[in-house]
Amino acid sequence: LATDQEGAGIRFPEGFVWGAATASFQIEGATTADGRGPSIWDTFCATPGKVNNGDTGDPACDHYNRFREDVALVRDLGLGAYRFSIGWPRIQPDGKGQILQAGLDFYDKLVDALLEAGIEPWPTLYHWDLPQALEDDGGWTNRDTSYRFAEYAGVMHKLLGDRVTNWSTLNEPWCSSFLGYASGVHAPGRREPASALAAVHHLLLGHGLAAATIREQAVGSARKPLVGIVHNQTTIRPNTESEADLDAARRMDALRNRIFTEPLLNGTYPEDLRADVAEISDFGFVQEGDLEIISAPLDMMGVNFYNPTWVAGSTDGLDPADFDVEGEYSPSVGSEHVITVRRGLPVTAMGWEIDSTGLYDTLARLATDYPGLSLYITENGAAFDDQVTGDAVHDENRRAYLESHLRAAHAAIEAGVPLKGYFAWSLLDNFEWALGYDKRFGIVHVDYETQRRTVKDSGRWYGRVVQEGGIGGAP
Ligand code: PNW
Repeated sequence: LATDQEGAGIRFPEGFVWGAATASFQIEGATTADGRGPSIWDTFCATPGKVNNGDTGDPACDHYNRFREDVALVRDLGLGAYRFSIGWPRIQPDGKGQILQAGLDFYDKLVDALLEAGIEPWPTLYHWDLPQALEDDGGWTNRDTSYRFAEYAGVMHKLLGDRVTNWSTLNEPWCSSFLGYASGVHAPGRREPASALAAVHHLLLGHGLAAATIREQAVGSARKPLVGIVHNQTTIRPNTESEADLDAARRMDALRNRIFTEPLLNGTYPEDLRADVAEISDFGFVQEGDLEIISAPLDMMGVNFYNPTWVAGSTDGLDPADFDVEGEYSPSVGSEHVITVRRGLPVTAMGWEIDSTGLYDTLARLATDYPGLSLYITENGAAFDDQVTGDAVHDENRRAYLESHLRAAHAAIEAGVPLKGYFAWSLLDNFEWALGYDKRFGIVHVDYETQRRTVKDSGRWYGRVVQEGGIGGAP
């Protein structure tokens, strides 16, 4: 049984971490306050045609000025943990050298406010807002960026290491590399397949160097840091059992999952992937010793899950309504022919098909392939068009999405998966990258005119789940 039966009561283990997540560029606003430097997302937003409606990082949720109110929201929901990201260009406007006191002060105060409210801070060091000055020098295609990232990680650990235990280095390096440097739908919007592969390696190297820096700095200190990475591991399913579809699934699994998990957990890039991309890159960017740095044991892995993906090796025999052919620019470097197939399931406002068995399979597969690795669901949630009526926001579809995925997570724990926590994406409606403010993922509604926050029905429901440690009557 892949997911727990609807209706049955379930209880999560004692000590299970319950939280909600956000990211700096998506909520903070105040993009020019107190000396913050521009990030690649500021530049991307200012480039006509890149972001829906021409939306930008302002005002977002004005969290930079309203963080105390938002911490109170997390507390009132009863959550024990809050995952946020640190905006690198608030700390180092050029990504190196100069450190801004105002930036340090902001995250210092945020962490103190969380701890005062009894909420465990879970910072992510990089959720896509690379300082533009580093992109001007090549961004993640430049090996130097990995070293700059580790330096910045050291600055943040020096500031917060006495109070923060759980550190995530990178959020979803697949998006940073393949959407940023191959398909170009994310910042910096480059369309260079070979560069995307170099970016993968330099992101992973940056992770490894940052993790080493944090661990070295913590030697002899009272608080032992737990360092992990947040990965959008996703279940890839062949549309049929045909040879072409099975090969498509192997290729996409390599490009989305194994290109990250294998170097991180086994210290090697997958051979089949290297063969698939041989005409594009010889992996000459990998230097001696890199893979040892990258594969230093993780204390945890964060999994962001939204939907499983079905793929086919060709469009033969498929109804044109069931797939989109990638445009000229594909994130699927070396496997551009692979297509994503819609299976006719209900979808979210993103058009993403809803299937919680994908979460179960994702967790079970990681637990099988990498036994003993502590897993956290660091993002899970859905965009829907909410019903805003006076003082309430009704979103039964989001509540149902959360429930089905929590049931899948619970079933995975019952099957022995070392899943230790769950963070809903997102605490607040926010800037949904290239789609701008139209897509709302929050369990709390944000009115962007007044900045008023309203807990949605799904948020109230989630708060009760957290309070009770489960769903429904006791099992
Ligand atoms: C993740 N895709 O982004 C991010 O970590 C969040 O910042 C974001 O708001 C959330 O998921 C919802 O989108 C993704 O195109 C963006 O496959 C795009 C994709 C996947 C994840």
